[in-house]
Amino acid sequence: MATRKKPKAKTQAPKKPLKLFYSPIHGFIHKVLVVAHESGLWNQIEFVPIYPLRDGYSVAAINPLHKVPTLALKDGTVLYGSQTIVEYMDSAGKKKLFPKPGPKRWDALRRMALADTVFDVTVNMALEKAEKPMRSNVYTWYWPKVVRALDQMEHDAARLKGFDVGQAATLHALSYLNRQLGKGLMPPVPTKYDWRKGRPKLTAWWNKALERPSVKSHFNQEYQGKDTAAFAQEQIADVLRMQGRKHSSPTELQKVDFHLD
Ligand SMILES: N[C@@H](CCC(=O)N[C@@H](CS)C(=O)NCC(=O)O)C(=O)O
Repeated sequence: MATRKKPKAKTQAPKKPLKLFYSPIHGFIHKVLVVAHESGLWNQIEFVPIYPLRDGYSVAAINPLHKVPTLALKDGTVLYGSQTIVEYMDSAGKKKLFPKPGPKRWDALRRMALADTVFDVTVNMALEKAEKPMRSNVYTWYWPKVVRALDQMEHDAARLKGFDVGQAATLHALSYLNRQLGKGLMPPVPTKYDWRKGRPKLTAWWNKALERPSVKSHFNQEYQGKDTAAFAQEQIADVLRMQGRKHSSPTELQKVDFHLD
């Protein structure tokens, strides 16, 4: 008698406990990815690419600010603000990048604030290029902050030991600044400005930090996984289900005529 073969059970990859919504920009070192890698949480994360200005990629259903990064935990809790996310990762992971309360911690947090502000003002300067006519005071107000922050980073670089969250943020800020300088910013930012010039300690620190596996994990790597809007919305629907909410159609994004990356 012919025996029927049992159909093979469909093996589905186990669900990962964390979902990280982030924009997989090429040539950018993400602080949240560096911390995810360093803290040992990398394999527990479902990475969900979001292109914040493209149709279909709204994360507003789970984050009213519609900003990336956004992290969803397995119980449906959603965290936003990269500083909140890295602190969560640090508490959940093995290796600690936040020193214990005391001078080392305040110094790491200060360096994170310094770098995150350089990142924020660089985003604003990049956005400003799309303003017609351009409001030149945005650049004249922001650029000196960047230069002074770079000088402070040079000063700090001489004293850095080990690797902490302030350094992860510095990588994030400098890589984004590099990217935008490469595309060209507006006066008074000099054309072909190179922050390495006259800042040997920061340059040496940067070159060494680029060798870290947590940086190599994504820096200058083409994103290989799924990055469609449908995938992003499936993942958002999953978070809403965990929260006991229904997924309606994704919130429409306001139409804008600029491109941010
Ligand atoms: N302060 C925020 C900044 C995040 C941020 O600027 N995200 C940008 C990506 S470059 C974004 O999501 N922009 C979309 C928007 O503002 O609508 C953080 O640290 O998380």
